[in-house]
Amino acid sequence: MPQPPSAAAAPASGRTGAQRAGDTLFISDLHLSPQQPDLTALFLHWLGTRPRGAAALYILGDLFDTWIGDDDDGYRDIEAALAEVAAAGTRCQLMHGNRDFLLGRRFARRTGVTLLRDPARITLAGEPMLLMHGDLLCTDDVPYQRFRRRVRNPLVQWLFLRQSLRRRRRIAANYRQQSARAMADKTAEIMDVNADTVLRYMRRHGVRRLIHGHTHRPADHPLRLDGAPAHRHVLADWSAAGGEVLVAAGGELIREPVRPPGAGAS
Ligand SMILES: [Mn+2]
Repeated sequence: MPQPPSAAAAPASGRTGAQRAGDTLFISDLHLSPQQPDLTALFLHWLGTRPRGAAALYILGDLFDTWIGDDDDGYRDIEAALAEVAAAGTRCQLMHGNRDFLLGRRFARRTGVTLLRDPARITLAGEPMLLMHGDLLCTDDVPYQRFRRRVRNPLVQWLFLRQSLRRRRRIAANYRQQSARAMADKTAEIMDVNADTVLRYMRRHGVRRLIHGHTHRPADHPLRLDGAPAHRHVLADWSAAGGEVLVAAGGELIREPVRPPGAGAS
């Protein structure tokens, strides 16, 4: 279950359009799929309004619940909406998640979205920070890391993409079932990030701030890295009932709720 936003939960909705210009937006784990039209509608509504005037939109993985190849034309409404945001001048950057790592160059060309490596180091308001999907941090889940190495192998991907769409759909459905069964056997601790792995990535990339998704445990964690303060921000997953955006504005990070149109502000 998605948890309510914690920590800096002050909605940025009180800020005017002009104050929002230049914002940098971070989202992840929407898990869009044809089985959830209300969720797609929520995202399309948000995409058509909020990123307008924003400097950049970062999608840190699992935008789609599955992606079996850029030749799957079942998501053209979402692609068109992304293309509009990019065409209007907001830099759109997308990182692969563990569900949509087959998003490729053709998708990028159609949408104007830039594909990011995982991890990606960026500088925002003068501060270097690291962006990840988050699955690389879950090193306690050894079987998953083994699975990840296999499916990220270029030869394995090439072989998969040569299959017919129908066959790929069937294989993907099988994977999802297996993954659901495996997750049911795993403890919550095993599926969360490993604290040492987090520090290792931050140290290696010379950052004191990390933003990631994947675990569906939105929170702002203060850390100590080599004796000095550091921060790990976990993005929220979305559902048809609502989502959340992490907004970088004026040197601050704000968690901004996303509600279905007509749901009424609280
Ligand atoms: Mn994920």
